[in-house]
Amino acid sequence: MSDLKNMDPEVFNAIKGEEERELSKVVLIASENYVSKPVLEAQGSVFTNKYAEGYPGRRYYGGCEFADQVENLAIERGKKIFGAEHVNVQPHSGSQANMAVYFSVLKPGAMIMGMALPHGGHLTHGATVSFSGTLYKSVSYGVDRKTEMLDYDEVERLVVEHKPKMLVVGASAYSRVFDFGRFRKIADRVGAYFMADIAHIAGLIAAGVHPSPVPYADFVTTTTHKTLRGPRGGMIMCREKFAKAVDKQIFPGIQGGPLVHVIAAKAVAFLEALQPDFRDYQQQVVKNARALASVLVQDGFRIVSGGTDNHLMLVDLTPKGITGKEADHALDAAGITVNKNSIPFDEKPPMVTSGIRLGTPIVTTRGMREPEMKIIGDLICEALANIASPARLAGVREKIKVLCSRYPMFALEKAGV
Ligand code: DSN
Repeated sequence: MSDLKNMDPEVFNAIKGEEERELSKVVLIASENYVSKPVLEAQGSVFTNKYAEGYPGRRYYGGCEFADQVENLAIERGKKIFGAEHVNVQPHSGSQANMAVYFSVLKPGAMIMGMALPHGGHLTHGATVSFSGTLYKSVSYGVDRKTEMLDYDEVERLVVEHKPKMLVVGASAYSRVFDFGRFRKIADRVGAYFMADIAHIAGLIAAGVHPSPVPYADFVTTTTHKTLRGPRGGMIMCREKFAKAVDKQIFPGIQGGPLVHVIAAKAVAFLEALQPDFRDYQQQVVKNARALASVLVQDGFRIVSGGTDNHLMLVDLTPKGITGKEADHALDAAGITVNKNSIPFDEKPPMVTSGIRLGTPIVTTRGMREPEMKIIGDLICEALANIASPARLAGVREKIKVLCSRYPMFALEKAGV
């Protein structure tokens, strides 16, 4: 780091600022996590220098013998974690993973059906502002108004009515278990391909804490940086019969040279995910989410769908008369980082919202458990009861700093930093 400090103090200081932010705040962004020192080390390695267009053993550049080694390690470990027939670890992101899958079997104009964005789905599952909703025809399904959970009979009705070519399952803000077997049966009714995007819950699935779609889906896509706790990037798993088509779409279809340093870091993260303590971690993520939700419910907040089975929850702020935007700002001032989030059937616009989304992957990585969820839940309630009082928010901020000082970046500490 000292070379950087001397050469470019501005960037050095920004990195130090970010490190301090991550350490001194309680970060409850459901899609983020803190990687271990070995993952950071691999990502910051000399592999960033290397071009390796192609795949292991079939590259367009010389000098790829070590790039081949790390990519093969990532592929083999990815297969082992999820039991997948074929794995591609080159997608730079989840969006590119999804794009490559669509391109591999769908012609422009074909119909895809995914969960509606305002109900917790993802942009790349057919939203009109995304390539997935402009290159493809898109019809979406949502959650039931009363239960706020997926209504599989209604999904089936829509699929039979619209006959999509691809049924997409996955979400960014859904706190309940997916019945992937049922989705397979629904897709089969119209001969649709079935893709599961497990970006949010990949770590839970890797640890057996959420059922896996791999036995049912034609394609499974994920990011590697959420509950899976690896570097920022994507991955595709698919049945062997789609392997060539998918690989061709990632390269040369939509990407050039793979990010070998990121692939090396994926390999390291996958090794971590294969260790027994990864299961303990994921189980604790869910326990922490449930503990946090119950503190909020006791204070009069409403949790969408009545609770959580995974790492996140959507909190409906309507009973408290505040918006997601106000809550997001107040909590940030109090040292608690969250994101405002639409709730199903939200009447407020997406930049305002009636809800916030909270997730426990980071606090669990740092070693916090149920007693700390009680402290954090109480501090959230205190902050949200005082959103107009800078002094009260500053008071909460001080308590958060004290809590955080007891929990350094757990994964980093464990690795001996
Ligand atoms: N932006 C991610 C999230 O926060 O859930 C999804 O891509």
